[in-house]
Amino acid sequence: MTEEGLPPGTRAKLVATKEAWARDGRLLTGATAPPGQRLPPGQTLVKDWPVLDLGVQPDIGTEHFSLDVDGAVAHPLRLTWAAFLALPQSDSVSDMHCVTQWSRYDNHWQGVATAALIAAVSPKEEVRHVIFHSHDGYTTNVTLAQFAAPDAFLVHRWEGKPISRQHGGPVRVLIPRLYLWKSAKWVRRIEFSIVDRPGFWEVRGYHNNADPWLEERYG
Ligand SMILES: Nc1nc2c(c(=O)[nH]1)N[C@H]1C(S)=C(S)[C@@H](COP(=O)(O)O)O[C@H]1N2
Ligand SMILES: [Mo]
Repeated sequence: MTEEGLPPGTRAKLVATKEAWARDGRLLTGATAPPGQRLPPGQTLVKDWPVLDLGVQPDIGTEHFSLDVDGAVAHPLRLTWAAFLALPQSDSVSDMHCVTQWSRYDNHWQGVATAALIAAVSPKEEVRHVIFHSHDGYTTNVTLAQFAAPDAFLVHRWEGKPISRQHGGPVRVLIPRLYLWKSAKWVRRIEFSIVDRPGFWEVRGYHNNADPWLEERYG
């Protein structure tokens, strides 16, 4: 993969560096976390919340917010901000694990549980994958089972405050038990799919499954 095909404004050097890490297997410890260990292998705890993205941070005010939830579903949705807030809201506490080696414990989130979204659209029986599309051109893919995890949310508040633009506000995906690149910021479309479609980092050497406890960083 080259710099061609990058979304407009993307920091090509940063993308090239992270592609090289994948080729070189950087940060791999080869360790496997014992069952039940909270911190995945090779991770270091941080207290702040680092910002990582392609270098473009779209400014999506809630008045312009629109989220499509579609694909192979019985009831596709286009959600305004009011419609998004009208979905069942819940609280959650979870950890974050970034492939660049930091983890942050006990984040307090508010948002819509993915189970509520799945119930609203009714994916067809053959659906096995969910693809996220973001306003900065970023994409990433997860399995329907990963998306349906009880701690997976579309979040809009962190530690009691609206999620900032730099962290993907007003609404981002949060799938805490996968490396954080699977948690799309500035999400504009959630596509339920019968076939898999590897996303931005997945086609650049990052692992399709991204389980931190199996150290699925690259592959
Ligand atoms: N839309 C979008 N989502 C994205 C990214 C991105 O570049 N664009 N980067 C991913 C990566 S690589 C990481 S580690 C996390 C970082 O989220 P944070 O900046 O809130 O820590 O967002 C993920 N989601
Ligand atoms: Mo990342």
